[in-house]
Amino acid sequence: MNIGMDIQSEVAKTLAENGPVVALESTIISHGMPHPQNVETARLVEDTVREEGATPATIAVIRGRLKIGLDEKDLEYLATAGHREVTKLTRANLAQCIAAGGTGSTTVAATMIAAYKAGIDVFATGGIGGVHRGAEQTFDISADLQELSKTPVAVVCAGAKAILDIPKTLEVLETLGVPVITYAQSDFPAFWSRSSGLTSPMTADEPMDIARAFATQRALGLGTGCLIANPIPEEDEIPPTTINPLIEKALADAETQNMTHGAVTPFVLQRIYELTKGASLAANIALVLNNARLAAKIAMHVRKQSDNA
Ligand code: PSU
Ligand code: MN
Repeated sequence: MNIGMDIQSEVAKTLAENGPVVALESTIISHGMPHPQNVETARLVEDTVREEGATPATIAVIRGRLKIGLDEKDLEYLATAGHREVTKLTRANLAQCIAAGGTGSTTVAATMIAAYKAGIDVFATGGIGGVHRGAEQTFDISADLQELSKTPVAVVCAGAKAILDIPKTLEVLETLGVPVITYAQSDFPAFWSRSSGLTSPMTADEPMDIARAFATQRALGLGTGCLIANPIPEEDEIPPTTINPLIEKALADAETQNMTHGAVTPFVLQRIYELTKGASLAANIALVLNNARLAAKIAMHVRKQSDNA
């Protein structure tokens, strides 16, 4: 059995020429941001990747088809249809959604699987899922972390959100053998803030060095992905002292309302958006665009590395 993938023609052409492609996730559109900023950001991210000379490929499942590259209609649908119609897809439910002819947006984990299958090496997102605070009770650890350990795609993010337990997230990544490289600073970033107060396992100052490390990983046959943490630009950051109390409040609300499983992250993001009166969203948009730029640069260098191989 072969599953049909619909690879958009612009993406297929770039891949055939061994050109740079940057995969983009869609859960951020359906579950991560309010409308209309979600669809506006989705377009802006694609434009940013193009401005940097790479081809964007936003990934989702639309009526049972795994789509690598979405058109305007698909983007608008994912941005407006709501959580009942658009399933949040991760490794566990991706196949069933396709088999049933369903529609779903891909998280970091599911986007990595699809990108790899399509031959795309680099992927840009906002933040990855991680070990939730209180995981010692709930066992809530995002499937994104395991995916990074077994799918060889380089994922550019702005670090892990402070709604998570960042020290435990880094510990799990280390256990799983996932390289974590922070771009141009030694502290691991915390999404809305430039620093989490923790030192990053590794640092690289040039996109080319990141591409070389990733290519070397593949040459060694490690099979792992790579997490690249790109700090939010200074002018867009929300200092930890401002955001942390609001995060505490949002997490307490999630507990009061008994949020579990995939519902936790979307609920908390929405609450923080309300509590910061929209400031968290402005920062989120800025960091996603910043990640798209870095991912495009890394994608170029990864392609050059494979030309030289
Ligand atoms: N971080 C964001 N916005 C998002 C997500 C993370 O700033 O929309 C999404 C990503 O798709 C990520 C997912 O893969 O949340 C993680 O969900 P969970 O914690 O349920 O694994
Ligand atoms: Mn979870």
